Amino acid sequence: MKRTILHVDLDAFFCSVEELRDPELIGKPFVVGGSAEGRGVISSASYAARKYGIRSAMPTARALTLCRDLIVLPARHRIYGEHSRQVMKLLRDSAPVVEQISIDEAFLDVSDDPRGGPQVALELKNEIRERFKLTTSWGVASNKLVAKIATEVGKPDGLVVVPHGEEAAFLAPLPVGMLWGVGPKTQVRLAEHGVRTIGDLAGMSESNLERLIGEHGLDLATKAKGTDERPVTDERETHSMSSERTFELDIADSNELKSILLQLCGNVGQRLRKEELAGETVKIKLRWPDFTTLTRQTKLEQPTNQDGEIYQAAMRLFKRVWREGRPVRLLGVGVSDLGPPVRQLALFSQAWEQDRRLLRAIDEIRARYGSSALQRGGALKRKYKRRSSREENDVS
Ligand code: DCP
Ligand code: MG
Repeated sequence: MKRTILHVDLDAFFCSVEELRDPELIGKPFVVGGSAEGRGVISSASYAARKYGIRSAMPTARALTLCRDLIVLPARHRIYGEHSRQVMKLLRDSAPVVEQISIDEAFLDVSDDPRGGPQVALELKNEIRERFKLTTSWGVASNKLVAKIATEVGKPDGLVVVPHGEEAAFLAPLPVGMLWGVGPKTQVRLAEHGVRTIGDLAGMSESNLERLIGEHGLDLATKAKGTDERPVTDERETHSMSSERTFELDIADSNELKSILLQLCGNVGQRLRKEELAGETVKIKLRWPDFTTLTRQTKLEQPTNQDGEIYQAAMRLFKRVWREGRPVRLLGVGVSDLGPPVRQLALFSQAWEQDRRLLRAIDEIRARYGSSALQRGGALKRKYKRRSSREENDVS
């Protein structure tokens, strides 16, 4: 059955909320994030700041070297949460199935809506602007993967529609880094073999792909062709995934413990990737020979399912509690706060930024699939009402 999936993401979310509270900020280069002195990083950058190459997750100190007039505001999470809840409530009241995937992002399945995906997206986009004074970007496609990338291509204030059957053609000219599951290392590896666009990837033989990036390669090939069967699911699952090992003999050797930690992280990472999940919290568990057990956890900047990132976090925690030579009976690693891998897409990041050929391709896609005409009209005519029990379910 053909599906119609919408993806929505608020533009420069934390910054947009700050602009609502202080309109003087509009058009200025500013960020929400930690202070440079406190070695903070940027959470959200205004579009004026992005012109200087400033991005989320960049250290604030570095951003200040790129733009000396940059205004740095501390994050006010409670206020952003309130705005997010209002927008998400409107979405939940307007579509039968809504899956919130981060504070400012959601998927909507509107397959049964007689208005059609583009019209539903347009009406919601207008209503969010009118009621909450926030701009959003929308992707409309037959599946989640393509809808999310469509949103990214149209940002900011975009509405990009990929018609049924055009998924692979739409993705083809885009950089491989925009696909979920292609991290910077895989990108480099693929680039060494001349694979730079999603189309290049889709055109590779299965055997070549498997040789280049392992069994994960086949999964990537499916994505590169624009295929994604995952349903939009109402509730965000928040379980955790972990792996632990009890030793036959207590271990006190630091190299041995590190190597076991690495294996445990690899095990957790692999299972997360298989389930297409990523988590924001990394936890370790340690048991001493006298059976006392302790756990320590840390919150990451972004959700991850990468072995190396899980290991780095786990190792930091481990070093805080373990003293050289102390025997350990059990070691465990877990990742929680799970959701889909909603890492920043790499469209405008690093290497790609330099690549004019790709940027041109993206502009062409915008011209072809972006429905700017659609963005002008349209008052809300009709809304889906959800069952009242749902309306009480605020996602926080
Ligand atoms: N966020 C964060 N740290 C990051 C990335 C994001 O704290 N490394 C927060 C701040 C963002 C919000 O989450 O405002 C939403 O993330 P997005 O990736 O959607 O970024 P923006 O909404 O800021 O910008 P865009 O217009 O690209 O969506
Ligand atoms: Mg956003």
